[in-house]
Amino acid sequence: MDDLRDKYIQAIAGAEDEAALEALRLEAVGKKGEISLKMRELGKMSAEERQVAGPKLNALKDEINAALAAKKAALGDAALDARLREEWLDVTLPGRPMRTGSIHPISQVTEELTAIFADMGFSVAEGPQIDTDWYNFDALNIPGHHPARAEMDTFYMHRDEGDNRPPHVLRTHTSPVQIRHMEKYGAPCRIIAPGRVYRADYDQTHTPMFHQVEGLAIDRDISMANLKWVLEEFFAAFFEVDGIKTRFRASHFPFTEPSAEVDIQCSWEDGQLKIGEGDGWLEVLGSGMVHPKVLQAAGVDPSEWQGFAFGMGIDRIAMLKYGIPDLRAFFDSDLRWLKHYGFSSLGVPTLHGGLSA
Ligand code: 2NM
Repeated sequence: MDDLRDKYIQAIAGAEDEAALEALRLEAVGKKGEISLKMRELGKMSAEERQVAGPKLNALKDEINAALAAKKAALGDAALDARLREEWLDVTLPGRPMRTGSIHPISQVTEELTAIFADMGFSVAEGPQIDTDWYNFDALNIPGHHPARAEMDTFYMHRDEGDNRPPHVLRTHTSPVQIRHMEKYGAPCRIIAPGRVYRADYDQTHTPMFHQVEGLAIDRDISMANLKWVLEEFFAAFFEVDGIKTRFRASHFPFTEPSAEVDIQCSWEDGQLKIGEGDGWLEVLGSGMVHPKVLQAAGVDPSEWQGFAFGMGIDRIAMLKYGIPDLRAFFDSDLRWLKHYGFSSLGVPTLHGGLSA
């Protein structure tokens, strides 16, 4: 029995894993194990012999079971230790940098100017980028033979032979949005129409798609004085300079009478352009009093209503405000450019929160 004891205690101590330990358990104390066989032999013994061998065998069985349990726990601990070593994780490591997108300067500036005009009671109107030549030209007092129609370098949509729908164009300005708005809602109105416009022109300072914002205010007694105040208020807020001066120069547009081109005050020193100071001038928009024929075309009675309208390039004022030198880079989708000139998506422009937070 001592041999049996030594054999199993040693084997249990040397077991390498739980499977080997289980094999030993079956071999020793399993139903057909060596100890169990020995216990069955007790029946063949005399009472005296049994009195001695019985308790010894029971004690041996208990000792082996205890050794098995202890070894099983030790193997479990060792396995857990190994796993903890293997799966160790340094929670103090810095996180992997996440690529974040940015807001395009045109989107940013559109949000900014929308906030400024909203503060003056203007709402945003939108319309189709493909429209009929009536909305884009005729309603705006630009008839078929008018040079402005050719000058605009219009993109005409392809038409199959026999297609008798009216000609459609990529809008050359957002004025058709304003015509549609007046047609639908009538007067009075106070809206801006920002958006994409298209002209077949491509060089240093022109791209075939660009962005424009037009404004329109119609009421019974709107005048050029209201136009001047609204524009000066806008430029002061947008360029963040109080008391910015504007200069109105007589001009001509088919859709306004009288018409004026508007310059803002600037200085140009040591190759540095500054808006809102000095005695230089920078042309930034066209404007005027909406032509009676345009009101009429939009279903607004010109004997009752009048108002001003203006149009300016969003891309241009974005370049001026944020010192962006090259217009064409706006539309190159160059990720380095977007990272450099883009804005945080968390800094939504509001008048109270700061326009370019
Ligand atoms: C400009 C210049 C002057 C203009 C006119 C209208 C409309 F639809 F109300 F007649 N919208 N915008 C306008 C007037 C646009 O852009 C240089």
